[in-house]
Amino acid sequence: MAGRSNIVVSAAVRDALAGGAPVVALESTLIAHGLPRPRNREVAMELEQQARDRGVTPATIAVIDGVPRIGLDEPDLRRIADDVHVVKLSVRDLPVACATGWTGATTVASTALLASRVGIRLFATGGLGGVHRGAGDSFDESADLVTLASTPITVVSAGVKSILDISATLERLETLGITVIGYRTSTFPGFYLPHTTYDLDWRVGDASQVATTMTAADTLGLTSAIVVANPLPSDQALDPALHDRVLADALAWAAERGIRGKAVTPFLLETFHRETGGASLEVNINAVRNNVAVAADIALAWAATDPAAADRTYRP
Ligand code: PSU
Ligand code: MN
Repeated sequence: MAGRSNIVVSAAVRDALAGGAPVVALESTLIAHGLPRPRNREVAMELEQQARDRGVTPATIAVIDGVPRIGLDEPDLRRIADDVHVVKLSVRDLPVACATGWTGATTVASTALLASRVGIRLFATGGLGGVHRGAGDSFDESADLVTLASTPITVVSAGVKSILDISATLERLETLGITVIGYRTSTFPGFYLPHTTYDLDWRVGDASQVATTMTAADTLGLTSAIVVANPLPSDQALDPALHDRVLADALAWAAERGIRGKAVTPFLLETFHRETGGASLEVNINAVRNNVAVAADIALAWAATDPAAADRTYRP
């Protein structure tokens, strides 16, 4: 089926990119597999509207009937949110989904890759995938990390969830040459909690400093991602005692039930939402909202940088 897997960019996103207007990519796995139905559909639409309200074009990304789509129309967005047959697609799954006409939601890795392919430079998500606890035995490390190592996109996230091994994830981000910047923070955020005990080397105070950092990365010819770690305001955080209790249970149950591979993250998130009586869900949604706001501000600052200076790559 020649041509079937061409990346299709929506008219709104195409026009924005062509005119140098701000665009923010949004992932769909968080909608399909990270949040419960039917709330996930409301959130998917709200996040897009939030970007538009700030003058930024949202580009939610997914594979629909074998076609990678950048910018979904409302029926496609509904399908990603509602249809229980929507699968989770990381980078390695994309070619098969395209070849077989499948419909799936894209993870941070595959969203970043597809966004970057069409020239999108900003991406808002909730939490990044990372190194799972026990990865020394299971080798379970999200493909998000290795993909971001070779994808020049700026990803705004609230850090990684405590369901992961945060220390190991930070080590891998360093090894892979992925730039990590705290957004108005000097410690790595813990998604449900604004802070972890891990210090960051770099901190910026506003969106324009991130845009300047992106320019510098381009000038240096870097092709790795920049992770902007954006903590949740403390008044929106999960109660730490509840967090610690549920985390211990969720990890134990995953191990008992032998949950493996790409099912691990959705299982832990679902358990968290259920066992906190929905509190973690509200925290999760707020984290994504905050990240969309910051990504939109960075996209605006990036769009305002001098286009004449756009091709700044140093050539000896
Ligand atoms: N972390 C979250 N919420 C999510 C995910 C991660 O806090 O919904 C999703 C993202 O789409 C991420 C993916 O890219 O899970 C990582 O899955 P895995 O660990 O199987 O690579
Ligand atoms: Mn995994």
